[in-house]
Amino acid sequence: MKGKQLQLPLYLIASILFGLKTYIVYVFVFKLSIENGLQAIILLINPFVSAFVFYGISVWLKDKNQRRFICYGTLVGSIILWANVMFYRDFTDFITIPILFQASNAVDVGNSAVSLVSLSDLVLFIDVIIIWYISSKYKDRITTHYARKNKLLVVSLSIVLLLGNYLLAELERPQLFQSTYDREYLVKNIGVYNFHLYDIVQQSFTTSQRAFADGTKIPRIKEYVNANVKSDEESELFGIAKDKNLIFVSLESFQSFVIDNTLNGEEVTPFLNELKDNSYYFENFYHQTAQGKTSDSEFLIENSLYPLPGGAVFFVRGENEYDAMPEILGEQGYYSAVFHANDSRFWNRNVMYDSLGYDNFYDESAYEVTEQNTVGWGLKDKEFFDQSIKYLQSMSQPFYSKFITLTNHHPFELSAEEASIQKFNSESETVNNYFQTVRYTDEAIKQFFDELKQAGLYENSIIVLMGDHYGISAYENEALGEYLDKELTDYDTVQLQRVPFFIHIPGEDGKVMSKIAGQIDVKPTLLHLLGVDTKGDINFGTDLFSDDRKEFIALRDGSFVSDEYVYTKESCYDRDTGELMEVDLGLDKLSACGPIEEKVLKELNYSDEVVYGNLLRFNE
Ligand code: GP9
Ligand code: MN
Repeated sequence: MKGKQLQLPLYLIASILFGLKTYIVYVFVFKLSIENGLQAIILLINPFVSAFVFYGISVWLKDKNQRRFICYGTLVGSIILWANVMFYRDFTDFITIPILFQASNAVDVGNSAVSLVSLSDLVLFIDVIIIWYISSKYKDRITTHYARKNKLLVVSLSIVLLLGNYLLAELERPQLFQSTYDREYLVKNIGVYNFHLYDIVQQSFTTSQRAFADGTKIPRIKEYVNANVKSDEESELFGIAKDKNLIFVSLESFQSFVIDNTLNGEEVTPFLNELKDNSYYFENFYHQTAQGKTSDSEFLIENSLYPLPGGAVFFVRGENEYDAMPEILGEQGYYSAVFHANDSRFWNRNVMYDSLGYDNFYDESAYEVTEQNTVGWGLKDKEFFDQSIKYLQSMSQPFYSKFITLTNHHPFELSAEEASIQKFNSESETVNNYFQTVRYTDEAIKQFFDELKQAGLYENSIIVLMGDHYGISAYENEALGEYLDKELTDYDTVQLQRVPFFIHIPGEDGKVMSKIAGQIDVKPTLLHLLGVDTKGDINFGTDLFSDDRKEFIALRDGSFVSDEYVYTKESCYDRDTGELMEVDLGLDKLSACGPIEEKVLKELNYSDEVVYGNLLRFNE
């Protein structure tokens, strides 16, 4: 066959290959769910539309440059896709611009991600190889002229395709851009590459939001909070722990499903199970974090504000004015300190802790960290508590201290000698390992309680334990489903966002609290126990001991839980049974969840306005 016979435009080949590859990733890696025919069509066309529009730019270039544009464009596009794939495995989420700027986190997050790299990722670069190969070996069989002659056609087609895609998406999900925090939804409708473009525009918008903000929004937000969030009366427990030390322990990646559960007939968390008997234990308590993970959960508990829909608020708004627990307690004569054996710059903590009003941060440099006492992400939890006690003893009382554990962090490594429970047996190493590090942390907490008693700090303190966020991402639903012995649905995924929350007040009986609750409620709850009034504050959570409570717990992607319903991914479920009520009809909000959904979005928006606009600087 002579070269002249086969004349294929390179940009079309590239568009088809790249579109196809992206589609395959959507279906098999991101596992984007499809609820109806229209969604299926949108999902299928958007990768090809994006690819065509992108490669279409090349028709303005001459032969050699056109080939270069296409070759390098394919390489860059593939790297972007690959980065999203790696990120997705750990976070079940897509990369956003602020995440990329969190340079000081890159190393650790990178390490965790590298453990997720697999050889099969090379498949993602097959089209790069093909395109580079044919554009150098078969120069005469591909044409770049055709494309150049039809510039106008290509441009018009690009515009038509883009508009078509957008219109379909609007049809499927009206006000796609106004009403959703759900990145999966955006990606499903406009594609992962356009999502990145959208994200860039959005980030610049929120940056200008701060510059133009003034105090005029405060009264409206306060009015909302007073009318919808705040409880009118103090609970019976108000002031019960007045002037006591507050010891808060953030339990890394700890989910509620392990509590009272067993593996091979053995309790997974024997100490915490026992602790339930003499603590307030909240069994329907949800984490509300997003991309900022632990740091987001810290943000929630210190401020009773929501973290941001994209990026970690510790980075994006680390230098805002806040009205946080350390500062408020400081005014009550408390000394405050964080204990966390990691680099102080990680998650921008060194900057944020100043903004929150902490007096001291015992970071990695305060600990003796050796190869023997380290596993996974750093100092082992037992060592961590062991070495912390002396600092705690030397602190002036009353104090507020926050401990952040680390051992139960993905990929949940632990040496065989230190493991006191067997691994689970499934396809997923992550799920298998999880039980061992959870058990280890359970033992570390037990040890910490003993040490507090020995140090004479126990009696005069209240001890609060809270899981920071999920440890097993929805990506592992199949293996986790094996352990839980059921096929996990989107409803279950929301229910799995429950994390343990204990308030242990020595000398008090405590009980199991079943009402829905979340991290947003921690600040008002703890401040009330310590007898601190929160009337003038802008808090989006409520005292969990009061009867007068908000009707929903909002997750950061717009999903929510109410007494009756669980709402997620456009579907409304019965909270008790997990049965699908009906699919949300978008425009008309006909679903049972509709009215609450509106409130949820309103509340998340208010909180975002406060944070993006740095509005607390205007609040007296
Ligand atoms: C590390 C700690 C845990 O310092 O924040 O990491 P994360 O859970 O946020 O990935
Ligand atoms: Mn964490």
